[in-house]
Parts: sequence; C-alpha cells; structure tokens
Amino acid sequence: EIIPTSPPRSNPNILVTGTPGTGKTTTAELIALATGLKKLTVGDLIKERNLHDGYDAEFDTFILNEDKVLDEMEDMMSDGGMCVDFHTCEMFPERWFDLIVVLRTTTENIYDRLEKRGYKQNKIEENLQCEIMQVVLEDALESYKPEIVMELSSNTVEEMEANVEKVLEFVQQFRQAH
Ligand code: DAT
Repeated sequence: EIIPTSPPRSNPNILVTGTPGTGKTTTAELIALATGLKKLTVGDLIKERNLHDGYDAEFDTFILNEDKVLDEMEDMMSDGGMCVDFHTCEMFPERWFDLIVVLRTTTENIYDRLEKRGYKQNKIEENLQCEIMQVVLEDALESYKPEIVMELSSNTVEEMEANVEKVLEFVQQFRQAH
C-alpha cells in the first residue's frame, strides 16, 4: 500500500476510547463543543452506513467490518480536526491520531451505566471484565506511542469537566505549535 504524504494538519485528531460506559460519547461531545473539533461517534457511523456484517444476537451487537469502517473514515481524518469516539483503538492507523484519551471508571459505574442502558447481563459482564483487565488501556499503549496516550478517570461529572479542560489545553497547544 502506498500512503500519500499529507501536509501537516493544523488541528489535531483525537480518539476518545475506553470500555462502554466509561463516558466516551458524552466526553467527546463536550470536547467537540469546547474545542470546535468535529465529533465522530464510530458506533453511530457503523449503524447509519451499514459498515457491519450483520447482527450478533447473543451479544446484542453489530459485527464490525473493519475494512469498511476504515475506508469510510479515511477522508474524514485526512485534514485533522476530528474528535472520534469508539470502544476499541487498535484497528485505526497510528498516523491518524495526535492524542489517545483512555477513559477509566469503577466497575460499579460500568454496571450502573450499562444496566440503565438496558444491556443484557452477559454484555455487562463482558464489559466489566474488559475494564478490570484494562484491555483498552493496554491496547492503546501497544498501538500508539505511550506519550500520546492519556489515561483519565471518569467517575463524576466534575472529573468529566476536568478531562475536557485537559484536552482543550492539548488542542490549544497543538494549534500554537502547528
Ligand atoms: P460510552 O460512550 O463510553 O459508552 P456514555 O458517554 O454513553 O459512555 O456514558 C454512559 C452514561 O454514563 C451516560 O448516561 C452518561 C454517564 N456518564 C458518563 N461519564 C460520566 C461521568 N464522568 N460522571 C457521571 N456520569 C457519567
């Protein structure tokens, strides 16, 4: 594959990742509002544009078609300025992102938030294990340079606001430097 070199972007691309229920979508929305970056919730894109290979009834989830998702996103990512949220991070090309935010929360919060969302017990259990085992954090550290990975606690609204503030500072510094 030949990857054309693109001009350096003046706005960063940010990925907000973490176990379902850690607060990705809410935080990404607030980051977009605070920074003017464009929010892209990959789960919604997959549903809206049918970027999946059908439905898994057992886990009540769509079967991801990575190639379709990456093809669909490539043009959106090329100019920078995107705040993306998705529950995994290792499928994206490293070159897309300037900052990887990994949200963390307690298992109690995961349980409460996902139960409120109406998730089945097996899906809640899978996600509790994912958070306990730090799966997303370890994937992020394996897939990206550790210095661009920012692990943030997202237990309360106050923490969420502080997280948005930290990301805003990053975006401002990035804009000054580029
Ligand atoms: P995700 O996109 O990671 O699945 P979400 O943004 O949909 O998570 O949040 C799930 C629910 O939890 C939603 O009702 C908002 C709430 N929530 C998320 N982060 C929170 C936080 N830091 N403090 C309090 N509530 C939070």
